[in-house]
Amino acid sequence: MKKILFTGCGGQIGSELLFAFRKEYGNDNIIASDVSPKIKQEILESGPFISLDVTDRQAIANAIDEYKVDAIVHLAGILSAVGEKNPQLAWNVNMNGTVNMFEVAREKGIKRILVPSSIAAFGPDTPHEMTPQRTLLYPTTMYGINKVANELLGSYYNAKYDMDIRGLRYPGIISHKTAPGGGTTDYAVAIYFDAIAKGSYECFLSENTMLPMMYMPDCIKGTFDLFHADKSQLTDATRYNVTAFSVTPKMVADSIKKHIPNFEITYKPDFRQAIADSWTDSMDDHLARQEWGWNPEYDLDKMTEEMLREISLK
Ligand code: AKB
Repeated sequence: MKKILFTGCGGQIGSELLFAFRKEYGNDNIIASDVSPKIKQEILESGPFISLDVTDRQAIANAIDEYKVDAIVHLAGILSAVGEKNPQLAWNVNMNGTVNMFEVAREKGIKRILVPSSIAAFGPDTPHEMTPQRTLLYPTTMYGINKVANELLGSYYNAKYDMDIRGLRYPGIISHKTAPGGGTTDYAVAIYFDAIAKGSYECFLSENTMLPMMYMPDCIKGTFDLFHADKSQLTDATRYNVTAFSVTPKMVADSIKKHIPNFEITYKPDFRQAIADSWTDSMDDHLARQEWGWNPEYDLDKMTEEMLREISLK
């Protein structure tokens, strides 16, 4: 691979993953894109950037031709909470955007595409503890429906057109550089910022809502490793369960209190509670560990220490 197109590089994950790829391949070989004009200066200054709407198939084809793209990291998407407020937008971006990527890639002979999935692929009927990779899905959010369809479509294109589409089911991703954009797990980022800024946080999920989570450095490493894994080792390429630890808002608050003893948390669950309740508590990710070496480094307390330190420096 020489040239990789990145979509959604202004988002929480894209804005950091991009730099891991630019470091590996050289800045000019990673074509950053986003539909939003609000892009960090460091992204614009470090290599090529194009404005790209993934619902515009012709624009994708033009970008691929212009930059001679031969692989794609497709991160553009509408997350769960925003998706419930505007399901039609979620369908358009998450479904049509992904089909466009797959179709243009197929037409142009591009094999490798990374498209993340999410714990949103699970639903209320899914076993909630140590959820297997292959299990009952039936998600009840538009975002989850889109993610399941994307996983299946990726597998279909792999089988039918000999493509190399890969994906992993992200849990909540916690980071301090770029804010997440409209997810249900966003509380786990906001809590750290409010702990430093205000010493308190009002949580939109109830105190015992257990969800799988991961710190950004592990997310970057895992995504990078799956993208580069030996294809012959991947038996279920489009839907790897990956997790680092499972926590409740209370557990995150208790971890923060070890550093900020007066930190206070209150709970005011809103519509996102129902979304979180439909998702899994913990995941079995042994296949990712076995097939491409997934092995997260951070647990809750190690992450808390780093999050609080980094946010304090800002
Ligand atoms: C969300 O909360 O929507 C995302 C996700 C788990 O995919 N962070």
